[in-house]
Amino acid sequence: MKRFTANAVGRDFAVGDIHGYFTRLQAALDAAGFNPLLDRLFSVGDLIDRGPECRDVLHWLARPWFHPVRGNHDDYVVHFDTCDVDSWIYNGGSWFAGLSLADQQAFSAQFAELPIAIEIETAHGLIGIVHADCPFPSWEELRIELETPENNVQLTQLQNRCMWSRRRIDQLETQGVEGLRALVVGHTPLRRPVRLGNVIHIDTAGWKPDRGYFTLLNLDTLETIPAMPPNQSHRQ
Ligand SMILES: [Mn+2]
Repeated sequence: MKRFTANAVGRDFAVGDIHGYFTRLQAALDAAGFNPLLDRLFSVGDLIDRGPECRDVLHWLARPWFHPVRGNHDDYVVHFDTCDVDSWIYNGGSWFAGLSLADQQAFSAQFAELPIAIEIETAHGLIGIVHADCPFPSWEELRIELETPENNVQLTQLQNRCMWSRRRIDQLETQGVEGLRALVVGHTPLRRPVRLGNVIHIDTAGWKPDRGYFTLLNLDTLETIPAMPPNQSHRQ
């Protein structure tokens, strides 16, 4: 878990799954008036696979204002030599298979740095970010379990639940996560952001060729840009 102090000079945003569509992401940032000198962008992960610009991810990881957690797709890159390659390629990972071994190792080393969870101080309380879910009723419990694991098998299982679980959104569970003002997650593509208790699901599928769009969540106001799904009136 990585902690960030409050942004005293600019705005903080979170964005949903990116999946190799960095040009579209930049367009969403431009539309929001994102200022890279003052503002910060946090990401729920799944930076790569499916889209045409996966290799650009290293440029984005080098930007001092861009802070992602690790998604399940990002975790494939970390464990590229031991993971289930067939299911990875089926889910968009063929771009990685086309890289040289040296490049694969370079990507893997960068992705291994991505934290499972991020917490950010804001004027109105602590914001948490994981890719899929916090599997505990309290954020403090997740912090303790991530940082003082009983053993490696348990830690891997916990990390996988943080990166893969759809239990909360599938069951529309509204209990939320104690110790946070809000938990921000992605992983499950939705037509619009969904709030369940204090858990905000923001993957509006900006990576989908049609109908998807990137949602930027302002971590101070908890307002979204855009406020409503674009072209909504045409879709009723
Ligand atoms: Mn995912």
